[in-house]
Amino acid sequence: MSQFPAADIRIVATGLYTPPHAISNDELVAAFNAYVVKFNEDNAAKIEAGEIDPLQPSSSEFIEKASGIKSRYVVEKDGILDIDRMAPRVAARPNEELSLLAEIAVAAARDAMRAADLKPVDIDGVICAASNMQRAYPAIAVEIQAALGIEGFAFDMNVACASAAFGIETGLGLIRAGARRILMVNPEICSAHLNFRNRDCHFIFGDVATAVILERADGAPSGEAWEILGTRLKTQFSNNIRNNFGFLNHCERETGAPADPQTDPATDKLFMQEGRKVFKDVVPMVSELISTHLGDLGVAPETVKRFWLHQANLAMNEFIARKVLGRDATREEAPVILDAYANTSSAGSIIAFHKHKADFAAGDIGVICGFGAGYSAGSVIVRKAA
Ligand code: CO8
Repeated sequence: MSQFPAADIRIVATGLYTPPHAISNDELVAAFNAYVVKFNEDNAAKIEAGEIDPLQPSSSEFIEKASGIKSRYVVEKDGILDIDRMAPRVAARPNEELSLLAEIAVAAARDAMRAADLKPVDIDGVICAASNMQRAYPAIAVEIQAALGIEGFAFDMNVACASAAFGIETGLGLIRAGARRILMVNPEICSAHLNFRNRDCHFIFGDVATAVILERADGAPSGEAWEILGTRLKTQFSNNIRNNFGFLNHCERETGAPADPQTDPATDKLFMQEGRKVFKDVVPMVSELISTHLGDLGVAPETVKRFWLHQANLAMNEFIARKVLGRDATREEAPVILDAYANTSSAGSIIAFHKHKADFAAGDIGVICGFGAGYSAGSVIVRKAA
């Protein structure tokens, strides 16, 4: 007999789209260090005069030791490694063409729909939950909905790296309000909002898209069935992870021509963070969220088979798992995908879930947990159904 009340909603499928290009730490560091040499040569007089500090080289050893990242997938590689550009080359598309963010989300969505053998007509709503939307409107989710031929409704939402957990919670609410199934997608083109000239963070992110299909749990499941035993969300304001890109940017200059937000060199329009402070603040916040959530559901941490955690930093995940379990977690208990994918923001915990769930038996319990800028964190506790 189950100790939990019957879950009313379940996850029936996940999907993944991995971009075709990978950049290893060595490739990234070689490009960064070539940029550093050129910058220091070009600015030799200013450096000599003490007006600016010379740039310092990056290293693969540091990156792997500090973060656990070995490689990352990106939507475009050559532009990132071109030291005169250091940003992916993404051509503007006409309005009539599918946007890139929608395109990768559609690929992940199709993967999930295939897994559960679901047709567009089976889905009532689409949520696009991600850190960076390609534009303000029309919503990327509505474009995805149209590309897939889904009727009903769609909308975008952004809670940074916790977007997927918040998206699942939102999907539950919509199903409880009457929808049969919700498709929740997390397309993340993090490489476009990353400053590849900043040694402190040039290695952190990668691109990917994930999808989750949620379904009312009152009939035979469409695909595999993961009952949702509980969800919990938490936010707490912090400037330690921030990106000031926005529609007011071009109005902000007091004199001179308005800045073009796409080409303005101001780096606060890209991702920036105080990595150490984030680490220190977020570890206790997330471990407490998971521990109290499990406690309130009556689930002993040692009975949890797996923690599919947000993938930002290996040491961070080890700390969180240790705090929750009271001992070190094994790689089976807290799987790592950031070695190959880097930080993919909202998609990270869903990639871990997608790739590391095949060995679950009926009754096994796991925790999906996303966390990041805001700060924001969300946990979703699931149990494999028969
Ligand atoms: N190569 C060599 N040395 C380096 C490098 C480098 N690339 N970078 C820094 N160093 C040096 C520093 O200069 C420093 O030297 P010194 O000791 O002489 O001052 C030394 O290495 C140590 O530097 P740090 O203290 O910065 O290094 P840490 O050990 O703290 O590691 C990390 C840095 C990896 C950033 C780590 O702090 C971390 O991962 N923190 C957690 C961050 C985190 O979880 N952030 C979440 C952000 S994601 C999110 O919320 C989503 C946002 C939306 C996504 C947008 C897409 C772009």
